[in-house]
Amino acid sequence: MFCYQCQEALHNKGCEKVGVCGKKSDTADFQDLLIHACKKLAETALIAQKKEVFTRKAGETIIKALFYTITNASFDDERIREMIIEVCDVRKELAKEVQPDAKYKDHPTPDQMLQRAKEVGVLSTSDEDIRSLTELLIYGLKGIAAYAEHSYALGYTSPEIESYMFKALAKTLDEKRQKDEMVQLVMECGEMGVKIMALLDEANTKTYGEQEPTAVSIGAGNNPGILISGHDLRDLADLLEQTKGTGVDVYTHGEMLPANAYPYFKKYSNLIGNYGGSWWQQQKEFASFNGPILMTTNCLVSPLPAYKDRLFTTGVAGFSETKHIPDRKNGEMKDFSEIIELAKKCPSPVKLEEGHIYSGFAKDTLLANKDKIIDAVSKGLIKRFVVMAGCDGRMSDRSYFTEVAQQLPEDTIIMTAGCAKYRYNKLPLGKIGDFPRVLDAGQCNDSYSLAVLALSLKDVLELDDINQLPISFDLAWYEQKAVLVLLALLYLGFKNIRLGPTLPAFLSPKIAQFLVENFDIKPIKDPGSDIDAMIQGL
Ligand code: SF4
Ligand code: SF3
Repeated sequence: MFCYQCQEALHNKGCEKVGVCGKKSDTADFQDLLIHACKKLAETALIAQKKEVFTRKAGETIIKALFYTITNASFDDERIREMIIEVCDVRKELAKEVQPDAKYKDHPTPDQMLQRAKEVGVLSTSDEDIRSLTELLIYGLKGIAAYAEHSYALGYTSPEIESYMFKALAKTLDEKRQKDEMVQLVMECGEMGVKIMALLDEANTKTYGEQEPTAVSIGAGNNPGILISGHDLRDLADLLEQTKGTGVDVYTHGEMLPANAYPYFKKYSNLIGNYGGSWWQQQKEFASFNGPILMTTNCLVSPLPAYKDRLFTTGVAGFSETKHIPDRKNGEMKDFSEIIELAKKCPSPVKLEEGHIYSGFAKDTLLANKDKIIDAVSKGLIKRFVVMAGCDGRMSDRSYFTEVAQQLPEDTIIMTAGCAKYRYNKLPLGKIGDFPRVLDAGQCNDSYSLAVLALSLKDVLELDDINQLPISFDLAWYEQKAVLVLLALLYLGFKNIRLGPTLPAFLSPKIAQFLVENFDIKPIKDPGSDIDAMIQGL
């Protein structure tokens, strides 16, 4: 195996024997082969498109398959192998129509797959700059795939994004690909990142209503409960409908927290609030929750015996040793009855804390308050906005983000999205006027809301350049959706972005230099000097 796709890559170089995330060598190799199978399917899909043959099945399959390879989603070798076979089958079907003379081998055995994986992994590209750009592109595509999967689950699809994915994936098979072509595709990935986040925003708000500012309870009640984590809102909708009136409460965890701010979910009185914090604290929190836990996407951590029998996965999330809820069929709900029956036999959750945290400051609320925001800025009540969106992680150096939140002057507002917020969203940071000093726009994809607000303020204030706004970016990254969010911000023209805790291991020195020179990306330093610089707009 060789994997350096996330911020925890060993020694900030790469995991070679086993992942810091717990991913085993075989799992990494199967994932490499799955990505390769997607590239081959994309190649066939491009031929099909030229011949005007329908490629939607190929697009949907690639979206699902790439999502399987995102950090901390699937640790289940068997299901990854099944996915490889599914991708190959979709390709064969498509090829029958467009390349009738092509010959295909029988499905390989698991051992043959592992052998083949060694020839197609990350290190199979020898030029380190081309490899760096290729992987930057692939990770951006994984981010697109993740957001597309959620959007597609709600019936919002995009042939444009699928076509881009075919083009980008197929290019990575071209042994003569040049740096400038790859840079072009990476920039286009940022553009598609904006489009897929916009589509997911439309899917979520049209299906579940516009997020509204909400004080979310972080306590626990006396009924048995089910804890739902990950990003998939449709899974939550199915779960709430099936638990209604059963005496079983539902709590969100991790990236599911913003669901509490959607009007659609608020109508369920058994949605109690949010339990616990960020994904990496799950071993402690899942143990004390006492009831079943449903993981809908990343980020999973290897389960402890204390709760392994109560842990269920669904969608792309999976462990080989835990129960998995099958996909929905023909638009019906997923069947969560087994989880609900188990919950009824479990004790209620141990109360970890009490009180509330605020969520729901997404684009519609932000835009509705635009005049108030401009007024507060012009009166000097708000001096600067600091966007600290992105991911959280388990390494201790992430205390940087807590310290920045604590040390920022009281006339600054922190804007956030993604699980990075758990580093500071329970601190008593106070308010400025009606606004909590931490404005939580939602899940990582809701970073889109923050970009929409910035673009709108630029127009209202008639600025030439978005970077003239009093907004600084201090982003925390961990997995590949954060890579996509970063590319989307670069595409929109934001500069001077601070990134941490470390710059990605997959950036070669020259590609890192390219990003610094063209976009003024900076590694984070220490809270004090970064705050001083941000306050000065540097
Ligand atoms: Fe290592 Fe991250 Fe890859 Fe896991 S996902 S193997 S921690 S680089
Ligand atoms: Fe978090 Fe995994 Fe990225 Fe959606 S749940 S932001 S790390």
